[in-house]
Amino acid sequence: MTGQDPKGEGLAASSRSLRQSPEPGSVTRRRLFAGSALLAAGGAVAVIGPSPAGAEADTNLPPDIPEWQIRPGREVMSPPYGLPSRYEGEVVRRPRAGGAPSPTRLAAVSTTPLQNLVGITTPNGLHYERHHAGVPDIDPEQHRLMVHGLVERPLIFTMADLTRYPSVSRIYFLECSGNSQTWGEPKSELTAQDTHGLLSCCEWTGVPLAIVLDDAGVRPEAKWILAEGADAAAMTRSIPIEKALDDALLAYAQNGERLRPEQGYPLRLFLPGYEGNASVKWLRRLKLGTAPFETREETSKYTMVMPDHTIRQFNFAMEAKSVITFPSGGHRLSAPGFYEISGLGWSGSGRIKRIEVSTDGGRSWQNAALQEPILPKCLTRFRFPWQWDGGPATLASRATDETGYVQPSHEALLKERDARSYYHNNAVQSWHVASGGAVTNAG
Ligand SMILES: Nc1nc2c(c(=O)[nH]1)N[C@H]1C(S)=C(S)[C@@H](COP(=O)(O)O)O[C@H]1N2
Ligand SMILES: [Mo]
Repeated sequence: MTGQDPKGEGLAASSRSLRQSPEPGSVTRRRLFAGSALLAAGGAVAVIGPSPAGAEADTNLPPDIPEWQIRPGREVMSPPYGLPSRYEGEVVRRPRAGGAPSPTRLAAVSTTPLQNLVGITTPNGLHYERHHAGVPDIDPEQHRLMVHGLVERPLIFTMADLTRYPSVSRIYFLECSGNSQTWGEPKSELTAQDTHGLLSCCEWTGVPLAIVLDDAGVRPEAKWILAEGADAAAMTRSIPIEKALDDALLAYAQNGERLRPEQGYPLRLFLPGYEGNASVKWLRRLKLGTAPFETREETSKYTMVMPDHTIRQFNFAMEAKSVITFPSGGHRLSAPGFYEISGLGWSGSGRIKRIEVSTDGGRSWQNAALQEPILPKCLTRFRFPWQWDGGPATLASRATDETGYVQPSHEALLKERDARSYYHNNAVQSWHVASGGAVTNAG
């Protein structure tokens, strides 16, 4: 072998020999792929069963050379900013089915296609969106961050000033506290994107807010900070000073590139583990004060109705939660046999300690394997091997975080909240697998 084979003859020859004498795969593989194709030594696939429908006419299948191998492909840099394969066109952000419809597309949400993603990272173009007044088109040269109120030295920063400070990069989830509005009767047609898609996870890069506040000089009586966005909603939230001095970031990048406009370009506040609303995008102002500023988003919205009908404000940390992403609503299992159940767990209070999976509607639970890395306030991928016997099954997952907090059932959660509560639904999610293999939302 010279390593060069311009006519592809070597490959064609080995394809022919494969057809004549298919090599058996290992026993486990044979069982896994029974009825379709068998993995031969070297990784090539030999069709040993009946060909898929229409395959006779299709010259792209083994042992033939596929058409994309016969002539050169696209040039480099076409396009200069790469896009997914055109065959992945279904993997997109979508409006949320099953939730309250948005009267306008300016104050609306779009959801992350969790059922199509693997690992823990959300690609930037698939990060969920929640805007209260559309996405502003901000010129970073003209963007400023103002720090004022109870500080020794009020300051105004350009983006260039800010990014001169030491930065950190950390992987964190972001979840809207309006995620999973499935309090009532489950709608069977909902996908994981509908039920849990106001959830994403990126590597965020930014300047620790504590460093900037140190430069401004926090006056001792300062206990809360008002954060304001430069969008037409002028989104404002009050942030406790302890959080600001702990792990809050002035984030300017996500997954290695500058923030996307939808995520707050050129600057957002990022509050790890907190409800998404508090991570104010397009951040233009931080004002230090002695008490919460009682803005719309912490009085009329983002509050919790308790069982005694009192209203609880400032529900910052997202509680431990998990969801099975495969198989989940809208998927279809093709045949009985082996499947790897896989999903995500997260907690706004730290690391995930355990994820349990049930395949019998919550009667019994077994520990899933947690995939490294297991980081605080970050999505953790879990995996669980499952032999589907072809009968009906109800799948569910349950997270425990490092504080010992266990994700509640719907029934248990409804004892802690009034039924009119809307935010912070972290109840166990179930998916029903029908005997034909169709997977639907079981709430
Ligand atoms: N300035 C501003 N910040 C904002 C919002 C907004 O509309 N305007 N929406 C908030 C809400 S409700 C959430 S859940 C997160 C969503 O962030 P994302 O769009 O990057 O996913 O941003 C928060 N910060
Ligand atoms: Mo949100």
